[in-house]
Amino acid sequence: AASGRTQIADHPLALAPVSAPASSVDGFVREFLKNLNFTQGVPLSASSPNDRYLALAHTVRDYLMARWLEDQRGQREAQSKGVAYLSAEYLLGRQLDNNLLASRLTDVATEALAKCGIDIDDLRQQEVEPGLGNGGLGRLAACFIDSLATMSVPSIGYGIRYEYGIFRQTFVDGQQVEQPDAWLSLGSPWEFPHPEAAQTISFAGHTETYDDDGVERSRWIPAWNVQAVPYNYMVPGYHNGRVNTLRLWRSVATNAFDLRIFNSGDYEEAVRAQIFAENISKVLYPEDSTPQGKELRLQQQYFFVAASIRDFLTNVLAEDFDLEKLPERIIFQLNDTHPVIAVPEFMRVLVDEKKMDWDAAWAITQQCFAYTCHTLLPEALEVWSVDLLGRLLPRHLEIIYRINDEFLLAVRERFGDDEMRIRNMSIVSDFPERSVRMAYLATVAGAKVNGVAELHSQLLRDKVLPDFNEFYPGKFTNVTNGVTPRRFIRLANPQLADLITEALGAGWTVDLERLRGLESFAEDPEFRARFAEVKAANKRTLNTVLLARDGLSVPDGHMLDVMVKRLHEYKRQMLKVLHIVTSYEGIISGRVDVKDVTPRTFIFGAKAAPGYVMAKRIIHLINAVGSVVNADPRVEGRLNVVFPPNYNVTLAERVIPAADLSEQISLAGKEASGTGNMKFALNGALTIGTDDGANVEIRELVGDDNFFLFGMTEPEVEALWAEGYRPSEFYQKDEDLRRAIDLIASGAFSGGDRTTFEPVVSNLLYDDRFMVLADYASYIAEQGKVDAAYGDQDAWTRSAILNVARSGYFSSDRSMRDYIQRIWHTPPAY
Ligand code: B1H
Repeated sequence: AASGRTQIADHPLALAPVSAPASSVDGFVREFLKNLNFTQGVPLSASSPNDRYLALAHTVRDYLMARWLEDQRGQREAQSKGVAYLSAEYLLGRQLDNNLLASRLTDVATEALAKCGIDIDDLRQQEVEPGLGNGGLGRLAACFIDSLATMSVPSIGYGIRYEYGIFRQTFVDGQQVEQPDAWLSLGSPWEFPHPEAAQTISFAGHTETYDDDGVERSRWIPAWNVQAVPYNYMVPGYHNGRVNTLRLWRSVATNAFDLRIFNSGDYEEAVRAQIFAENISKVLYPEDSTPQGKELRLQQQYFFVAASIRDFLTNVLAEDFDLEKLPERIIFQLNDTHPVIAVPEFMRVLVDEKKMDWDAAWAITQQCFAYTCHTLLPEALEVWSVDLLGRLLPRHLEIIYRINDEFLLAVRERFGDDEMRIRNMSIVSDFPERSVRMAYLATVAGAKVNGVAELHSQLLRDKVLPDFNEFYPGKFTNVTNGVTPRRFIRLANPQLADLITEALGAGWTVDLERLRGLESFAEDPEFRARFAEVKAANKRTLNTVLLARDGLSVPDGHMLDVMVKRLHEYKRQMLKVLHIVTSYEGIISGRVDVKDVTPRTFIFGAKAAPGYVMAKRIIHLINAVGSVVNADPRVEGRLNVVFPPNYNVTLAERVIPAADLSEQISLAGKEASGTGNMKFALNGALTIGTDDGANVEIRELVGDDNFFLFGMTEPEVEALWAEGYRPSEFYQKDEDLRRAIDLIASGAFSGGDRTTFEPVVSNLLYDDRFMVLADYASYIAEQGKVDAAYGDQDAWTRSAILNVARSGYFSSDRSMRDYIQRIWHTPPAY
């Protein structure tokens, strides 16, 4: 149909590109006031802080708009190969500062607002961060799209616009209580909804075969559908004028009201249908690393990948595109198994809708997908029951069965009728119930499969998927994770950024290996003094922030010892607690002179999945230990436990630059990579850590002298398991350990009540799956070395500088280069 669009296409205004407003202070003032008046509908004199924040956000948007439109047009026209990153999570953090930085507007905006009598810092505080992710996996996706934009790689991020992100954590009597994260309630200036471009996404029903001009074909007759409305977000590159797109889908009901029901008078039933549809994108599942197999979650997964694939095929590809050439145009990167249902969906579209021959479609599919695995924990490998899949996505289940049949046939051809092997490799497993192993499906379908750190990729190959590695030589590869230096150095640590620029010149922000140049400055006493002053200033800032946020404080002169990450037993926050209790017990028993204790503030930040009972008990214990230790006069304030609730990206940006010591103490072989570890090293904290995940690579790079290593190696962990691990033997043997555990068991942290933490104690003594007790002695000994090293402040600062200088490898720009070379083959272009 001739749309309004085509009729006005020749009008000069329609042809002319949008141009950015003048980048002067006066220009910015004008644009800001215009947005305040015309978008918010208020004069400056009557505006609220939220009005002013929204007007500022809209002003920044306007400056980015011309490039965004231009880049969208350019990418469409160039038709070069691009990446579609499929992720159920994007943990973006606040947008205002990032977008100011990317567009070089920070100074202009600050001055312009000052002219209006406004402190831009007050407006920064107004923004509620979009917490559309759980932890490392979601934050990684956010770092990757930042790097792709900065490197001008043609790419788009696809995901879900959750109405409620990760829950807001509060503590009541030291225990976690969750509150909904209503991040949209005051308006969301960074998103562009396009309801007119909604896609229809179908579910359930049945399948049938039919005769299509002599060819037997299958089709899916769905039972119900919802609309997927795209919400676009700008992803500006750093100082390169590039603006990429993040497209998040929101579910809405197909028709505002089902008229049939409405006319029959059942108004409530009609509204119910609407609520049902909107539920799909209502809330982020708060499980980090332990998927629950809930129907709504499968609906979410299918909803967003089906919409994304259709979006790509209909809106990005030219209408006459030859589908055989798809592998030259697109690679879909699967961020863990959450989007893997995209594989059978892609096959369904090619075979059922585009009527492509199965074998041709499968050959294309195997080139258009690649899979990143983020875990080693068996309980984290996602499976869907055949029963549920068959009910919700009957055609997809048939397709999965056929993929599996053909795959197992090929396995038989290669290895003979080795039934054990066949059972082990089957995408569909029969125990404990018949289900689809999504990681296997992704491995079979993916052109490449990668782990997220060297050790993780090696264990993935050799321990988790060895049969697949044998069957597909060359399919497995590694890409070590990275973090964006824009957010985690430039924005989070502006003083360090300035110091680096003064030493090395600009340019390091997009070429982080240049930090190497700081090695020689580590030998310069004056530089060390200035570096130490930046660290001290960051601690004071953190103190101010925590005081205002939670009434907490970080005393002057304390070592800042930080453990921030999701609460999970494998990450071993319990080991950190045992260290604190050991130090405390030493003081109150009089065996240690309090004057000999290095003053330390222990900072925790951790959310527990709402249903993870043991994790919640550990949170309770940390808070309980904190209130006793902090209040005990015998400690003379030398041990201080600080646990601000609701750790998120915004708080991370304050905590990490202030840290002296980074705690990365997972049991070896359990943490796939970690990315917090990288952020700390880049901000000049020293790491105390196990030989796990990316710690291995951090230590290799920064050097043994600048890293506190402790604990068993992964092979030692395996050996101890094999020989039979009995945690109580460690308890019996080690006096310090016994005293610490006994103190917890005695009720010393629970008002004398011995039952409160009994489950934590018996878990340690009789189960201890993550071998906290086995690594305790080594951890305590290494913490002694930390204290000793901290005694020589100048030497410590030198090590801290060397950590920064040698961590440039951990830029997500480098990760992106690795993905491009090893997996995507998508050079920078439009
Ligand atoms: C990581 C997850 C994860 N691994 C399931 N797996 C989820 C699994 O909602 N779910 O069901 C959510 C998240 N997250 C983390 O990924 C690893 O534990 C880290 O070691 C790693 O650094 C990070 C990024 O690769």
